[in-house]
Amino acid sequence: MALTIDVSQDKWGLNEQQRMIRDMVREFAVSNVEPRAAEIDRNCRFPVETFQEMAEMGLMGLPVDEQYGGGGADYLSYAIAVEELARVCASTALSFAAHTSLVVMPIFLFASEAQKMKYLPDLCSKRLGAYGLTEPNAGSDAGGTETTAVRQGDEYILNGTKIFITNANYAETFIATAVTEKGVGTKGISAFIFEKNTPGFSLGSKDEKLGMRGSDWGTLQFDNAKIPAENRIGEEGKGFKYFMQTLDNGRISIGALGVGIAQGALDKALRYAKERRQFGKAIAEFQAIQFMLADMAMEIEAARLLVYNAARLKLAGQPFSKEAAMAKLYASEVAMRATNHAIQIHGGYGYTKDFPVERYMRDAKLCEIGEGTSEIQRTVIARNILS
Ligand code: COS
Repeated sequence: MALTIDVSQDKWGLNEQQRMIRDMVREFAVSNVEPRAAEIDRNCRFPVETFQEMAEMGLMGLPVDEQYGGGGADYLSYAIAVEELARVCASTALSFAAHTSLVVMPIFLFASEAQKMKYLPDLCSKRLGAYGLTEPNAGSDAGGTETTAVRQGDEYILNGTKIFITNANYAETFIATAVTEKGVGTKGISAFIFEKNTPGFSLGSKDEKLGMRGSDWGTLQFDNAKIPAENRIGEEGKGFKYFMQTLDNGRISIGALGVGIAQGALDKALRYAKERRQFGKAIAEFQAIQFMLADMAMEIEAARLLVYNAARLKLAGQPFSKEAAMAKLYASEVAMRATNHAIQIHGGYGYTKDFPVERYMRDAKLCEIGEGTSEIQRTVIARNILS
C-alpha cells in the first residue's frame, strides 16, 4: 500500500472500506454497546451478548485474511473499530482489542499454517482469546519472565503464574510465554498456544479494578500444565520477539482506545455545555468552557493522526514500533486530559455516577498502563531515536 493519503472523500484520508467499517461499528456501538456501558461498569460484568453480536457481524477477526475466517480488512479499519467502540464503552473496546491484537494477530503473523487453520476460524467467529505475558515479577520488565516450560517428550510442562490477563475468565484459547532455556535472557523465552481445558492449567482470583470494569481480567495458573510440543509458536527462544512485535501492533489499538475515550468525553462535554445554563446562558458561551473544548478537539485530532500514521506505516510494511509507541503514549495522555476537562465542564454532576464522564476518566487511566506504561513507551521512543 502506498503512503499517499487521499483526503478528497474524507478529511482523514480513509478509503471506502475503512469508512464503511467506521460507520457500521459506530451504528452498532450506539445501538447495542452504549446502552449496556453503565451497567457492565457498575456490576463488573463482561458483556457476553455484545461479543456474540460482534462475532456475528464478523468483527472478531477483522484484520485477518478471509481464508482463516477473518474479515479481510486492514489494520487501520480495525483500529477505527476499536476507536468507535471506545467512544461509547472502553471496556468493550479493550476486550475486543486484547482478543484481536494480542491473540488473533500473533497467531496470524507467527504461527504455522496448521496452527492458523486450527485456531483462527474459531477465534474469528466464536471463541475469545487471552494473552499471557505479565507476571507478578515481570511487568515492565517482560524479559524477566519466570514461568518455565520444560520439554518432556512430545510435551512441555509449564509452571508459573500470569496476572492481569484481559479476557482470562471468558477466553477459550490462550497464548503465553514461558522460559524454555534459563540463563540466556530474552532468548530463552518461547511462546505457546493452549486451550482452557489443558491439564494443569487453571484460572486464579482476580482483583477489582478502578476502571474498565466491564472488561474481564484474571490470573492464569500453571501447575505442571501439559502443553503439546506442537503448540509452541515458531522457534524455541523466539517468544519474546514475537510478543514484543505483538505489542507493537497492540499499541496502535491502545492508541485508538485512548482516542475513542477522549472523543466520547468530548461528545458528552459538547452536549452538556450547550444544554447547561448558568448566569442566564448556556455554559458553552463562556470562554473558559470554550478553551477546554478547543484544547480537547485539537489534541484528539493530533492523537488520531498519530494512530492512523502508525497503522498506515504498518500497512506499508515499514517500521512502526516508534510511531506505535508515540501514538499510544500521546493518545493515553490526551484521554486523561480530555476526560478531566469533561468532568470539569460537567461540574458537580460530572462527579456523580449519573453522568458517564467519571467512567470515561477511570477507563482512560488504563491506557497509560496496559500494553506498556507511558514510561515504557518513552523508553521505546528514546531507544529508537538514539539508535
Ligand atoms: N520488535 C522486535 N524485536 C524486539 C522488539 C520489537 N518491538 N523489542 C525488542 N526486541 C528484541 C531486541 O531486538 C532484542 O533482540 P536481540 O537480543 O536479538 O538483539 C530482544 O528483543 C531483547 O530486547 P531488549 O534488550 O530491548 O529487551 P529489554 O529486556 O530491554 O526490554 C522493553 C525492552 C522494556 C521495551 C520491553 O520489555 C517492553 O516492551 N516492556 C513492556 C512490556 C509490556 O508492555 N507489558 C504489558 C503487557 S500488557 S498486555
